[in-house]
Amino acid sequence: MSRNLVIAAAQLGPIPRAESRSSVVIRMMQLMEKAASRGAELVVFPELALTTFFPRWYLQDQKDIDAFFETQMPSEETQPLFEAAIRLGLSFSFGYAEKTQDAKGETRRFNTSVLVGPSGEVLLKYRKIHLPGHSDHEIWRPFQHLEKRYFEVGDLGFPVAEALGGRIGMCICNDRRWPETFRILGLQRAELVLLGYNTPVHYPPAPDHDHLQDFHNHLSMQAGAYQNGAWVVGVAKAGHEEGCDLIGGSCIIAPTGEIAAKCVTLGDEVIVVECDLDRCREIQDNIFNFAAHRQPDQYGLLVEKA
Ligand code: CDT
Repeated sequence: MSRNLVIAAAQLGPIPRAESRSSVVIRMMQLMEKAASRGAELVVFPELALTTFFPRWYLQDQKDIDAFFETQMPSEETQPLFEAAIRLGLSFSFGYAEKTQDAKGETRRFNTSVLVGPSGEVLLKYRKIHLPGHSDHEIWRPFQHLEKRYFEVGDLGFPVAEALGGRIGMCICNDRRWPETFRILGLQRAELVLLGYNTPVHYPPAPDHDHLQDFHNHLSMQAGAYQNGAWVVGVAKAGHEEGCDLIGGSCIIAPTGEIAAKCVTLGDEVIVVECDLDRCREIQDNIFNFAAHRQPDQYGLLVEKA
């Protein structure tokens, strides 16, 4: 199997609260078609791709909250995505709010992403671990960020799958800011990290950093790529969504940390790069050869509670 994988980052523009899943699925399918026409074998979509970014609202009625969650994947509304992938011979990844029941019959809610193979099979599932924001209604904020209220911390760890001719891991949005995320994927010799994000331009607790949002986005992902010798595909839900500006800047980053392609709009947009997974060796066998140079005996503090 070739070690070249043609990857598309499929950025989504704003999704209004009133937009139906079926309408979003049509937009996603259009992006898949465009990506396929440019030779893509894998299409990467954002975090919580099927709806508006609902944690910006304090919702009290569980019915209103659950309206944003999927209880089945695929469902009747998302099945066309899976069918399009099969028809086009594509793999794709996307994020969604997952409501499920555990073995004890307890309801659990996660911020999830899946990687789906070209036959429509789920190759990898990840549940977001670093949940940003707050749990209670903070009325001083111009908009809420209630991920800690609506989701629990993911319970699948940071899995890496042998898939599509390489080793693939995923993370979601805020996870990308934590070096531990990329390092734990790197320690499993991930060659490709897929991630989606919804990042507001305005950060209410530190508004002086608003002008740095794009910089911090790329800084984190480029560092994660370079320090672990992996390709990183970061995909935004971008633009002015329900009164909130979300950054764009979706990009495909080489294992050297260089941005190979970047979106230039805040709307639905596709970028495509042919990614040679063997280029990971340039970094993983040399400057960041973990076996040769890492000093884990000195890192005990990293896994102690703060
Ligand atoms: N979705 C998500 O994780 N967004 C956060 C926003 C900043 S924290 C409120 C991020 O890290 O981009």
